Amino acid sequence: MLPSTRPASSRSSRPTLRLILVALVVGASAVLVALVAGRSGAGGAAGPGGSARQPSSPARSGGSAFDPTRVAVTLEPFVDGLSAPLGIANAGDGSGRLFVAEQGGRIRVVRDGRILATPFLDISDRITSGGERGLLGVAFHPKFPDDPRVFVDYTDANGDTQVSSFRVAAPGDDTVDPASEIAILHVSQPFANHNGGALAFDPDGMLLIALGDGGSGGDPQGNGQSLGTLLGKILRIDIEKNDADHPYRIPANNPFRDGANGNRPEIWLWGLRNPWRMSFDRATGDLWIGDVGQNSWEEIDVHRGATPGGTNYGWNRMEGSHCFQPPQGCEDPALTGPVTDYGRDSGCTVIGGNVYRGATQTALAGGYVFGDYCSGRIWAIDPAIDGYRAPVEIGQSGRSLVAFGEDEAGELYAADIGKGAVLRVTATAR
Ligand SMILES: [Ca+2]
Repeated sequence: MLPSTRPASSRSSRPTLRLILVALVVGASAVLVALVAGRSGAGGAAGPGGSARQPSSPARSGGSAFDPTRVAVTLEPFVDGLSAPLGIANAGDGSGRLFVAEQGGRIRVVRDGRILATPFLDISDRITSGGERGLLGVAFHPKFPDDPRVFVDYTDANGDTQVSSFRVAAPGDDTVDPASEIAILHVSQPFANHNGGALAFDPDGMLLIALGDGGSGGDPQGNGQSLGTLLGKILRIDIEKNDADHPYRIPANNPFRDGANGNRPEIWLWGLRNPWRMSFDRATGDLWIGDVGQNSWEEIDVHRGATPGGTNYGWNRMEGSHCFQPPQGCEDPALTGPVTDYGRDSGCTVIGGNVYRGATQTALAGGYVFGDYCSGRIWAIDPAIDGYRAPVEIGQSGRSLVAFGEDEAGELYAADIGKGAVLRVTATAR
């Protein structure tokens, strides 16, 4: 299991080694129940019914080309033999390589459809792995390899979040020296779960870092709604000046850049529970976020490109489109609800995906695709519509989905952590 939805053991509990073991250790957890039961409830996504949903509004750009009811996807074998793959990235350097993060601390290189024997990076010696911990995110500098840095998010030996850069010695290298690590950001984690982990560069070249609410269940520390902590946020930092004295700077247009009232200037977006996976739409600059729910609702949020930061996505006042705390009367115009969500009859842990901008799967062109870890279901929505809409199921993968990711051409892949496989997303019209 990974980006779980259930309460978890505190950080004092012994980290376990593999996902199934974790699920067994926390035996009563919703995740295990979901795994065993298969969550084979009623088909399709749970519909609306919440009280704090964004109002629907017309399409942003005068109509859209993507209709999720007209497409079906399957996952085709691509590579297997990986150890707990949970992140997919490309270097944007024209090499055509795909990079796959393994939970235990290695990044593997896929070239011409084959996994290279030697890992790109191996930092398993400095990682706590298991459950929702491990090597959780990877992103290459937008100007790689002119800027030779690759950035990773991992759980360190103390169970805390560490974001660091590593630099390749020469363009085209299939390995990077683990000793080239420069620490950028360290965040103490009060509990073992909800570490977030996704990294992504925005169109301005700023590094976004997704952090969960710190864990346990229900956000007992109130981190999601506190601007005084980095937990439960998506951070935005400028890593252009990256050395021991100045690991990062605060971008001039961050909403809380002045640090007034104890607010953390790194915060870009807030009110998040466990933003396990996020991605930018390469065509629009929109940021798509899969925020894992507590016990009832799994949600997808969007932050439109070229709009100011500071959006509050509601946790823990809201879970999905619904009130969480308080159970009623959470309505607040300052909170932004999801663009879609689904209930526990359809899955247990949302895996945020990508807007498909590749060339080969024309039925999927312009659609936002995402899935669920427990049910293996895959959905799509029209990303151009503002406001809430129900997700449309477009596939049943039968996979333990933990990540989607793009290659340089915008072709879409998915990772199955249980079977150690990366799959290719293929689509047909229906
Ligand atoms: Ca929310």
